[in-house]
Amino acid sequence: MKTALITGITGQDGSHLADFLLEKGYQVVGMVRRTSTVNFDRITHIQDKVTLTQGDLLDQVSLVDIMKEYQPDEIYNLAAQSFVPASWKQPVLTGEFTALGVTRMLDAMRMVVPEARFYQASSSEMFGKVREVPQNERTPFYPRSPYGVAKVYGHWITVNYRESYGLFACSGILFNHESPRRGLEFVTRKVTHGAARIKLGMAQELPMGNLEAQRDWGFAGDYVRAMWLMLQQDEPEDFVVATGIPHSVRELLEVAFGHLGLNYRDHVEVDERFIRPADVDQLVGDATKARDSLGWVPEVAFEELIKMMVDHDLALLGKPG
Ligand code: NDP
Ligand code: GDR
Repeated sequence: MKTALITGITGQDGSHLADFLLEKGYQVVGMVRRTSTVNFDRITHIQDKVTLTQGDLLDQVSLVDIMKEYQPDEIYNLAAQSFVPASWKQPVLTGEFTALGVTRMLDAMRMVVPEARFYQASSSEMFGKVREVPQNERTPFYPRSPYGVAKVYGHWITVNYRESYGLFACSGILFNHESPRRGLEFVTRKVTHGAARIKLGMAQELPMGNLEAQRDWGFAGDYVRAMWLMLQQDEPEDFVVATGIPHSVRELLEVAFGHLGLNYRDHVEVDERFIRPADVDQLVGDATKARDSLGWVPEVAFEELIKMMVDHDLALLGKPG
């Protein structure tokens, strides 16, 4: 039985990846940071099937100790400060988690389990002010937020440790992926949850930011499969993972509100508070390499994804209590 270590197991992707690896028969070890109240909402359903252990990307010793105790075969580094707007408010902390945290993980692996396989959660935000459309593995980076800058560091340190120490280390450059487990502040979930609240009479309005921004949105369940596939290859390489189809925030609003028989124009207003100091306008990925080398294709399309999230939020909010 193989052992997989997941950092960020309490997050959206970590919980989906844990579901996926348990299905494959892995022993799953999840690293969680210490908090005064537990936040295991996304993993409650598998809590008795995974091993949770305390550690923090800011604390090198905790990472080394986890590697020694569990001797993982595969390591998925998903933990990060992942909300782009928060990275302008806490740029140094974002750099500590999202950039230097990667080096701490790689050093712990290099010192304790150098034969393990390592996955780094790189991001389409690294393309930022895009140099070409669509973006692939060779497109130059131009990050537009402290988060994007930190992810570029995490990406290159992964490449560098692969080349310097011969580690099996891969970066997945993943475009936006969503699910009913998405955090409430990200735009898809904010819209599906907000529309459901309006439908149920719990709110009237939804303040939003840039409605013209475009993203290449896929389903998180599909994307964690790509992470695993990268670590099953003969050679470590980096891959873009995306649907290749962009949609605007405005289209997202149309689909979500429309699914509930509502017109978003009656409820949505643009609020300056949600406009970013610098935004990313047209992210759309070219996942040809992932398709050809990994055999990966997305299975859930945009409209189906948004409707799935709206239905989930309607049921969640409609529950008694
Ligand atoms: P989430 O924000 O849902 O989850 C982040 C996870 O990181 C949480 O489990 C959080 O723990 C943990 N974490 C944060 N800081 C630390 C720390 N210092 N030490 C240990 N754990 C920490 O993110 P997603 O699941 O959406 O994303 C997973 C990864 O993929 C992230 O690195 C993100 O940047 C990247 N990514 C995501 C994309 C997406 O569209 N979802 C696209 C491309 C990349 P806690 O619960 O305690 O806060
Ligand atoms: P992003 O996701 O920044 O792409 O990062 P987010 O859902 O926050 O924003 C997407 C786009 O929507 C526009 N937008 C709004 N966004 C939010 N959050 N709230 C609003 O009210 C709003 N109105 C418009 C934004 O301006 C933006 O253009 C996500 C994260 O998961 C990262 O960790 C990951 O690396 C990238 O996706 C790929």
